[in-house]
Amino acid sequence: VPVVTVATKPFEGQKPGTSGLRKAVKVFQQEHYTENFIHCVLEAGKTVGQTLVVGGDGRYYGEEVVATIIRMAAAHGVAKLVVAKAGIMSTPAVSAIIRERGLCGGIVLTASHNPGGPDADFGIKYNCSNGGPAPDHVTNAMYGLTTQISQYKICPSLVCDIHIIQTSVFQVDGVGDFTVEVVDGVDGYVRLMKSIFDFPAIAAFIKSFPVLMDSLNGVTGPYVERIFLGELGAPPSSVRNTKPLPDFGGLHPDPNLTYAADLVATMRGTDLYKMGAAFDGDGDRNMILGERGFFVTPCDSVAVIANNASCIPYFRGGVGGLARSMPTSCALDRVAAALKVEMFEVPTGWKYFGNLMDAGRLAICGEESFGYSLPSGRVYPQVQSTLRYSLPSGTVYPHHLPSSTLTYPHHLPPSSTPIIYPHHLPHPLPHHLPSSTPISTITYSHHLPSSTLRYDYENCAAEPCGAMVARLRGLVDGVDGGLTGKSFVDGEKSYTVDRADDFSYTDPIDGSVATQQGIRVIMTDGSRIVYRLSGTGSSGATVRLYVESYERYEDGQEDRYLTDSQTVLRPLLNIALNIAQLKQYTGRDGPTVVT
Ligand code: VG1
Ligand code: CO
Repeated sequence: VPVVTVATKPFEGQKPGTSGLRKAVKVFQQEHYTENFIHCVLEAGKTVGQTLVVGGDGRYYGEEVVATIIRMAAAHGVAKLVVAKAGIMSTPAVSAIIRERGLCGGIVLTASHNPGGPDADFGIKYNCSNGGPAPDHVTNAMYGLTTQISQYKICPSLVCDIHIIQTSVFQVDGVGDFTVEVVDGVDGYVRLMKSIFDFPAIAAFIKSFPVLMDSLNGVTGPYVERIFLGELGAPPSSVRNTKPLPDFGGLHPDPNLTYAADLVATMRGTDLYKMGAAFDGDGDRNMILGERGFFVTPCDSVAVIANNASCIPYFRGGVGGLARSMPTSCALDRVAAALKVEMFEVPTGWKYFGNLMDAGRLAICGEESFGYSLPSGRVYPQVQSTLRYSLPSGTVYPHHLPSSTLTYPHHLPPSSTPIIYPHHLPHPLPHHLPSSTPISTITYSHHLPSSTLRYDYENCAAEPCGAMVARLRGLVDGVDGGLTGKSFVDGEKSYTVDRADDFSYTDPIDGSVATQQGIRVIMTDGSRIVYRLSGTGSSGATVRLYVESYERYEDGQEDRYLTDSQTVLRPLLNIALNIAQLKQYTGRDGPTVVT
């Protein structure tokens, strides 16, 4: 196969964000645009003579880009590509195969939760040999190369059918042998799940605990079918939207209350299901709902998982450190303190967990945006694990209550089922619990429940949002008297600012520093306001506003824990909107998504 060298020029803005390079499909379709970036990925990933895996969420333009990667990897001197059949392999599955086979890295063709189709988004993520997303120093190196590129190499005539499971070897002129192995994208992951979780026990459990899994036509469909229908014997009514479609069938594969509205409506309208879940496009995040559509905030989920980790066979030996992204609520910190393990607060983005995991300092971590990682350390960490989370013994026991009422039962004996249980409900438990639920004890926690909310203002004009953040940076640096020490009142509530900053993080393992990761305003009672601009959008700006508070009600007033988070947090939200002058800058009266 001949190699051709193509002259090119740099494109502006090929800078990977929170999770890879994301742009409109039309941007990727410009001549040389995709090739330029792939060249820089192959170069920065030091892939000559190595083996890489290529997968993706099946979105529009993915197959074309797989073909381009095959042609460019051959010309670049990559020894071998392991390619998912039809390009379908979830982000967690890519991570798993990198670790299982000891590969140099992997490319995931996805824009995750962004919509797909010719008029929507495409994206390219790179994962390193530890299976996790490329850290900043690697993505910065890629970006640096994209600003200087003048040529790339490609084998334009190389054709390889990725719809048939087969291994092909090509002789590349002046380079040598190049192998493409097409694999089933689901097999290895299912094997891995079976090695971690007790499938027979879960199969027995879900017989009386029916679940509804909504793949939103993203990559998780085939995994959900294979695991829930095939392995666990759930009925076909347990799954929906399981066919990966190039445009997700018009759905927006972002698993939250707004974009997974169908699932929420179904769950709210029936008693048929005890638990529901929706997944994002590439399968590394999920939303969990309890009975009747009870919403479980991921901040609580990760805290509950950590608090009850001994229920998962993998963690019987103990749990190492815990970590959360900065905007994720501090519920996990309280669990870490109770378990007496290390706790880390990292910037938003899964890449910041990797070093801690590799160093054995971190066992369970999560983000408020519905990503969790469970088992780690031994074989396959680095997975923002979706299907994994849906499988552990965790029973979310709902009561149609807002998340602010949740508590973390603290001393559950091993082998019992973790339960998210409303703080005030009577003991003993209500009689309608499924009889098979292995509940041993419910202990009322002494931990305070926290209320958290995220407001997203999507697709705003970029310039005023940048100006808003710049002004906030000024404020936390002391402009106009700064924020520290100031008191803010809304209705009956008053808060005093203890400290405010623009979050920066020094990685404890390699000393690398990430700055400007979000404005934090921390009140004297521990309540927090956080402002960030999303790093995953393809155009314009998305403002994320996070608020969190702790409420302790007097004995006899426990009913107040039932109050909806938006009501509980209204005063702090109003204060947050005022401090940032958010309405003036964004021109928006309200958020597009609330979680
Ligand atoms: C969002 C989430 C973040 C997550 C990231 C990638 O980033 O907030 O927690 O890690 O998406 O997830 P941002 O910068 O838009 O807030 V995925 O599933 O897109 O790979
Ligand atoms: Co994702």
